[in-house]
Amino acid sequence: MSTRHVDAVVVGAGFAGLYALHKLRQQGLDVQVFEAGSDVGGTWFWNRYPGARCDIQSVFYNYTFDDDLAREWVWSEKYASQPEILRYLQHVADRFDLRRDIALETRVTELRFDEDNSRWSVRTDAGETLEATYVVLGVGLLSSANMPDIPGRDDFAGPILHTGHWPHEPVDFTGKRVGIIGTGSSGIQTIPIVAEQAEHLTVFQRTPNFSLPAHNSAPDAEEVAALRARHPEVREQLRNSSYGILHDPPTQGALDVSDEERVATYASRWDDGTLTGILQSYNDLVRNQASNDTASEFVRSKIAEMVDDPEVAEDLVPRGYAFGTKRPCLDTGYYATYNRDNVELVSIRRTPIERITPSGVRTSAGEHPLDVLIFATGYDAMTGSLLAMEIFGRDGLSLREAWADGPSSMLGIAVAGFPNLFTITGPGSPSALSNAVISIEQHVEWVSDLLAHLRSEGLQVAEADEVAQKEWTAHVQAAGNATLYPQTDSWYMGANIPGKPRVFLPYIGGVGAYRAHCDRVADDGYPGFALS
Ligand code: NA7
Repeated sequence: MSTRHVDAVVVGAGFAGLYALHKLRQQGLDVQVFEAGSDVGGTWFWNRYPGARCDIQSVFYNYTFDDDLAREWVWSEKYASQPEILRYLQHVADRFDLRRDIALETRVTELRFDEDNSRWSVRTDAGETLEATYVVLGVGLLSSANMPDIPGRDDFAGPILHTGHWPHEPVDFTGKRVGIIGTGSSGIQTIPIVAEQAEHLTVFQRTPNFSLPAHNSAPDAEEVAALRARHPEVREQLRNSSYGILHDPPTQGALDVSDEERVATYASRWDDGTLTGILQSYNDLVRNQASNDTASEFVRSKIAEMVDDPEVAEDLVPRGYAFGTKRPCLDTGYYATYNRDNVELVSIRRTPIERITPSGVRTSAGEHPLDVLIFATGYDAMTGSLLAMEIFGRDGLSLREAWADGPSSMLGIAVAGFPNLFTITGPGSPSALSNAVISIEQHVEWVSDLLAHLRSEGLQVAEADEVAQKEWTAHVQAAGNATLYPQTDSWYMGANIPGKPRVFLPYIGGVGAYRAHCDRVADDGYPGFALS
């Protein structure tokens, strides 16, 4: 039987994969998308835990490429919940007739570059092998679940749930003793809701997080209407902003203003309820420790105010790392949850988990009996889902080997030795430090333009150049090293996964500046890429 050939294989049908399909199809390319889930949605298909919602204001957390789509879709909340975001992505799939080229419940297991015909051989777990000229990987930044290997994990008698692989049916915690490990965004969103249902909730916290109130509500209809009315202009502003959201860039350092003015600014940003509000109050908060201390201290004092028991409050207050260098969380009633009688906080720094037993979790201080255990332990971020596939480039080089000391890439899009393979919001691009949807659109459009350029020049292959890749990767690290981020153990640094190289994964140069750089590369005929 002859092998099916397509122009492009796209892996993943979340925000990235759906737009890649739409964009490449517009060029007349024959595209096949593979998606492991039983529907489109990607991250928003899998993350069904109670309370899951975006932490970027919904009004900016949507595609901007189509004026009608942008104007017509109305979010019901300032921060949309997972079911609503999933409905949006389903709507996009239907509206642009995308489903006919998406194979669901099909995982790509291997990608192998054939140097004889410059094509990728793509193998799936459905047993199919096909050939593609281009491969676009839209596998998500936070999609490879981290399931820590805690001794005794397989002995637990009750259900173990991971927030990133939540069951499709609602889980009823009524009358149950529930344990949750992890207090990142997922834990912090789900804890208040589980606490309301469960008979007892035990939270196992390793590192306290800085969490800010979301002040979630119905969006201000007039404000949304005004933004939508000038959509093309808003789109340009988003695309040229620092983070892919609208805000006034700070012009002063935190220590350039009086203590009173600074605290008033932080307080008003706290009341606004956005992820970046406080961090964007001053221009040196992620660069200068003394400046950062002012913001960290403000948030610490707010946390302490919300928790009745001073000992619990002390355990919840983050110390020893700079505010913002671990991604802050946005919550609804998180800290007040610890004022409930049925909620217990266990600092596993003080009393480490020794093992999971059939009936609960045993720490150095004793046994916590549990019926259900939730892992809110995050992801092997940014590289995990790429390396979960076996990817072999030129000379049989595997991506795993190429990235053994940490990922290197050209612009976070392409990797030397892996021609015509493109990583949407890959490591080395703003991705995790931005509104991912805006960053996804930029990458997809840039890749699509590159393919159009190849075709118009009668060329077939684009490959990152080794030297240019080295320079870009060094630039990404230098930009990170100019900030406080590398000093903190976070998923941005790969520090949450044992054995993962400690490298600053995203690019912190800003969405707008990065876009301008990518545009210059395209305008100059793609220096840093070998086109053949
Ligand atoms: P995160 O932010 O990586 O949080 C994971 C949490 O799980 C965090 O509190 C971790 O503690 C904890 N964790 C991880 N491994 C362990 C082990 N082995 N033992 C105990 N505790 C552990 O993941 P989320 O899913 O909450 O959020 C990911 C992103 O999604 C988020 O930043 C938003 O961008 C959306 P640690 O801090 O590592 O000490």
